[in-house]
Amino acid sequence: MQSLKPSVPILLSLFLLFSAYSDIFLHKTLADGVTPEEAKQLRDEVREMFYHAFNGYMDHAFPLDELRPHSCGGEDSLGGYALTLLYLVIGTRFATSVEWIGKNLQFDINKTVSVFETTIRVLGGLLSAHFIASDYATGMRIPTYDNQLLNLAEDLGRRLLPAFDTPSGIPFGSVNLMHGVDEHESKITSTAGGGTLTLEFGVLSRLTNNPIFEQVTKNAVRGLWARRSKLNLVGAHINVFTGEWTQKDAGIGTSIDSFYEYLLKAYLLFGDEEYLYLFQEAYAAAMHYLYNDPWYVEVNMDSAAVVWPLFNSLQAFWPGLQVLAGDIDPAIRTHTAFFSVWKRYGFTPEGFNLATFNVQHGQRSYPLRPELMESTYWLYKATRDPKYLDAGRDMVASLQHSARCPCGYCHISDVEFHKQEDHMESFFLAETVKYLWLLFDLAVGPDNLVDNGPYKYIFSTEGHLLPATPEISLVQEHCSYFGACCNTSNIRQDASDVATNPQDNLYGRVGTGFPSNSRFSDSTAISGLIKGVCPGLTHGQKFGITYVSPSHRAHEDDSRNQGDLTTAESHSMMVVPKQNSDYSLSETKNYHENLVKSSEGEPATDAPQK
Ligand code: DMJ
Repeated sequence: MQSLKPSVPILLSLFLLFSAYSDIFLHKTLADGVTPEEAKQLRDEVREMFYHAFNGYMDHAFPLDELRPHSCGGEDSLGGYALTLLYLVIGTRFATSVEWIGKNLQFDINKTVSVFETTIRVLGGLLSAHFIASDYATGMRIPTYDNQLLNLAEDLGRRLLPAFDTPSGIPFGSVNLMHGVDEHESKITSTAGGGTLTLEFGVLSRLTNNPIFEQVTKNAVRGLWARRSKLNLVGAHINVFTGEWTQKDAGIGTSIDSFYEYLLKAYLLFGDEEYLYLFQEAYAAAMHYLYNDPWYVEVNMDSAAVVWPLFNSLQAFWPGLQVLAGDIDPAIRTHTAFFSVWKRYGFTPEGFNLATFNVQHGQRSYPLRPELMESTYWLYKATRDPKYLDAGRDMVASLQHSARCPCGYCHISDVEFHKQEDHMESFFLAETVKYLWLLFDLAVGPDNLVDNGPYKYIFSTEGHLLPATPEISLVQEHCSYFGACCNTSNIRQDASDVATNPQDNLYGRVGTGFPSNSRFSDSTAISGLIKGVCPGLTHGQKFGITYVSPSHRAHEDDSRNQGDLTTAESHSMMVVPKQNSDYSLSETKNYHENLVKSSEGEPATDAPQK
């Protein structure tokens, strides 16, 4: 077991896969700062960083979950299933890695695990590797591969399903892989935890032709959205039984971040317009109530009163998401602001107070997070502005100078004193280093699967590649997929329901997470769920909701809330919730297509104007 050293994650493996092209450079100066030659050197340096940490893991921690990079040991931090290896699958020894996982991994273990972390790290890793192992078009197909990873993914997915059996449809935060939900399991979960499962579960449904995985996670999103405030904001924590918010702070970072991310990405991957519709509403509200150009604050979800004038490091994914949504201008300004914090300390602290312009007390660490690198990559991809290469170079320099430790990279426990901590989360390799490598590879290549591969790829929130194959990205959802049909009487019924009783609708109704009479695998009683796939209807009719435009809501609520708005002032900035933002993403679809095309050569500059 120890002799097996599968190396490099999916993307980094592309160094080797496409190494024949690696000497192709753009013969022009990319930037005053980073020249093409430097970009290549930086790409190589990032590759070396990866190997330093990955070999450290394989030599000292495997098959435990994660590496202790300072003491050169290992720890089981999640489920005890070789998380880092699973998470990184795979590389030059792709076939042996897949074989090891197929033979050795099993989920019939008496462990209670996080539904969210297990989905985004383990399920996503298995599915992503399955695509590569089984597809000729990637050039990495394994002839002997016989769906072992997909079978494991399906087994894992089934073990997670009991978590969704709640009155709201929003899953418990944790589940025991052998016994289901523990009797005393907490009923409180985060919005990100309940709303960031759609990509992995949706892919699993489409690969196994079993709709249950997709249904439960979509239902969870609906359950969360049904409980949004009048301002179209969601809180941070919710009771999955009562549906009451236990933490009403709305923001784009901690505890909520990837809820927004998966609304847009589920649309981009699956072509399911319901997600686009939700994203448009949620995004417009976020930009209206949370955006204080260029920063974002946390507000009470009901009153919009500012509760935390903080930049928290998880927010740094947002400019990248905005690139995908086509809202480039605010993304550029926000990235500049976030990066100014990085430059000041060499890292981003978990919390940075926007009123005092200092590190937030108790939030001084940098646990090797990838979010700023991710946004830097996306902004460079969209704009080709060389300042993003300079930013990437600064990030590499900080990591090398202060985080590198004997067997990998160490968390920084205090960004002001650059104190190291003996811990390395697996996302450092799967995301942080990956996005840095992709950034420099774009400048000198690109020589990677994302940019050159046979499909459009969506990155999961954990950096796993999910390809938009015809099987996954159904051109148009249709009734037969769900084993049901939209007949005209159903359609009329749905429309009149909405007209006469706008409260009793798909998003407004508080009901069981599962269709009645259903126990996970019953796909017949899903008439409510197929509303969204009947063709030729308006949004309201399709999704069973009465659409109230955010601007109308905003006007109503602005007058009510004027007195509630809190102003936090400091010597360096003023935090005042911005009024009258009018965000429209109607051109998102076209823009995204353009961006995808731009990765084939031309920069995408015509983002829709707000
Ligand atoms: C990652 O595990 C995921 O991106 C998650 O969605 C939130 N951020 C962490 C890393 O910071």
